[in-house]
Amino acid sequence: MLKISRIKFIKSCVNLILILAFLLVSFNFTQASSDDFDSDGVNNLDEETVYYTDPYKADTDGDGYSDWQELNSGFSPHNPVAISLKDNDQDSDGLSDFWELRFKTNLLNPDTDTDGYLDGEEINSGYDPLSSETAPLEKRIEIDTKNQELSYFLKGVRLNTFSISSGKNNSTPKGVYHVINKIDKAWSASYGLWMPYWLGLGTGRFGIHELPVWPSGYREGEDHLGTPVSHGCIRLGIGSAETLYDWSRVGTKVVIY
Ligand SMILES: [Ca+2]
Ligand SMILES: [Ca+2]
Ligand SMILES: [Ca+2]
Ligand SMILES: [Ca+2]
Repeated sequence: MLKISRIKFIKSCVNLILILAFLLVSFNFTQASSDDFDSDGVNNLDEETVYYTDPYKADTDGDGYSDWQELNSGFSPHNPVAISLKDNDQDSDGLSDFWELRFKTNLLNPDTDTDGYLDGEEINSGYDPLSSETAPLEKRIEIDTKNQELSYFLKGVRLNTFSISSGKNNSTPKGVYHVINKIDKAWSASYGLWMPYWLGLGTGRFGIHELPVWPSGYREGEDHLGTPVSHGCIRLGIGSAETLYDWSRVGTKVVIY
């Protein structure tokens, strides 16, 4: 009798240990993604898959500021030098940490999709750094006539916003257009002036261009950016027009509202 109850007791103990072990494993498993092992305010999943910081070390770069403090104030948690995410390119791939986070690339791996092209090269030429597919990414320009602003997007990520001057009296047509041609110095026969960095829209009767230049060299409307004064075209300032011209392709979508 005594021997049987001892065996029963041992069996119960073994079962109990197995149950406890199972609970411990499942507890750890369900906790793995939302837990914050180093209690720095950044959860393990984000540390491992978004910021590539050490989930077991609250201050990955050992500069005295926690990963959370650095990320929330826009500083790099990987570089002990006080440098902003915008200025830090931890993996030297031509794409700053700030943009790596927006494009969801690995800021510690210069070639996230391992296709032989650096993340920075891919973004600069309009290709997807997350896929070795060779189709170019969608480029889109949005023109907000109410706020007199133009923004442009790659893969839905806003790259920049510029002040514009669109048509007075709501003369800029609204809708969805595409860039139909690019002319680095277009001539307007109707108004007798040059329109540098021309991006033609619709049927080509209006477009986006730099502040117009008269044949005398006079530059029109420099102080009018932010105010609708044109005959319908979308004017951009010096510098921003060239940037957008270089970035746009024939076929780039332009949404005007
Ligand atoms: Ca953490
Ligand atoms: Ca730190
Ligand atoms: Ca980088
Ligand atoms: Ca690549």
